[in-house]
Amino acid sequence: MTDHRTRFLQLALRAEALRFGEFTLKSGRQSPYFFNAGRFDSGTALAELAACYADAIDGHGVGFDLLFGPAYKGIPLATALACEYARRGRDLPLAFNRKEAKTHGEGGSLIGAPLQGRKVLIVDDVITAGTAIREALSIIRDGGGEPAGIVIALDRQEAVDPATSRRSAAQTVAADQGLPVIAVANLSDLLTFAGGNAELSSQRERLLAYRDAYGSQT
Ligand code: OMP
Repeated sequence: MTDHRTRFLQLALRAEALRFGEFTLKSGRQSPYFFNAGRFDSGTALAELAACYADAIDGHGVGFDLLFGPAYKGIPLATALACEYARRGRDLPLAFNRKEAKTHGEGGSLIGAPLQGRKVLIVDDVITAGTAIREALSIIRDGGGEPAGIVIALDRQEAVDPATSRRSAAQTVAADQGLPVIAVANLSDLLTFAGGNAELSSQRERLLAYRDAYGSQT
């Protein structure tokens, strides 16, 4: 596993952003694990996380010239990533949205750098069925930006409807939109990581059973 994947999984466990138990997902599925990016709740944790994102993005080589963080969880992630790129010598424009459009002051639902004419990289936390990512793509297109790709911390590698197709939601978004979906780590990485970690090895069977029920083929 590449270094940023291991660093990210170690950080997620330390921050308790990655937890094991019984969780109900947005899709209604009962999952033996949950990723809560809200637990990266200190400057150090966010800075370490942003370095993992930047390594994954740079390893991919996607071209973009603006970072967009969808409300709410994408906002600190994109902001931390913009700071990480500045630290690496690249000053990138940053934008995000608010969920409720503002009717006074500057108005609207977009905040930060204008999207018009920009190649936009969406920075979000996790992909399960791809609903949140599709919403972000619409916001960017409505704002005059051109989506360039999506980066997430964790790809859960789940099929939207396992009975009909075992293609993951990330693969479906990538194919439908013609855009790269870059994950810092995915469920396969978590399984590999769990195999070599004494504390997590007891979780591996439950993760494998969940993947058998809902996982994509990759
Ligand atoms: P999709 O819109 O189905 O891709 O799911 C993404 C959203 O699911 C996230 O923005 C969260 O609201 C939520 N989620 C997590 O935050 N962590 C998980 O591990 C799983 C989910 C989820 O509900 O699927």
